[in-house]
Amino acid sequence: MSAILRIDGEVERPLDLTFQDLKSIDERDHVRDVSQFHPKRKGDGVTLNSVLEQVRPKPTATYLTLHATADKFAASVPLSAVRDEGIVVYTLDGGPLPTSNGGPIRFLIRNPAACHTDELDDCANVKFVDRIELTAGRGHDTRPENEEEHEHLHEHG
Ligand SMILES: Nc1nc2c(c(=O)[nH]1)N[C@H]1C(S)=C(S)[C@@H](COP(=O)(O)O)O[C@H]1N2
Ligand SMILES: [Mo]
Repeated sequence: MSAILRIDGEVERPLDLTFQDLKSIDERDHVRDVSQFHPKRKGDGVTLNSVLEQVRPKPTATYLTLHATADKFAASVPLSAVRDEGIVVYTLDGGPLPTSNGGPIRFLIRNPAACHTDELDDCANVKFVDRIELTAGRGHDTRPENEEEHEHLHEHG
């Protein structure tokens, strides 16, 4: 089975995870039915912490950067703030998460701020994530910085 998520950068043990690897993560680390956080979002995930435990971020890692190669979108958020808030959504009804739901991986912050009002905002809920990079300082970030850019992204995205 091919990997759907790479986790690398400032970590002791870079990893390539398959759907099966994510599925094998302990049930205690699963978050079922993410529509509880946002009515329009679907699927189940695992806590960000449960995957970070496997890669072991180095002390130099201060930001977590979410990359979506599919549409070249990226968001970089402070690691300490996102650690306990992040959910890696990867499955719907027992199968892979469809693209229409942001799959194969959709990142979710449990309680995001409104778009571009904070570092942990709704815009950082990156869809089509294929790489999580731990960085020393802020990494790549293509999030809109104002309302005009934001509207443009939503119209053309
Ligand atoms: N890959 C990718 N992820 C993305 C975006 C995008 O354009 N590409 N837009 C972001 C923005 S600005 C917002 S507000 C939310 C919208 O999520 P929704 O489509 O579930 O409402 O997704 C975020 N994740
Ligand atoms: Mo947004």
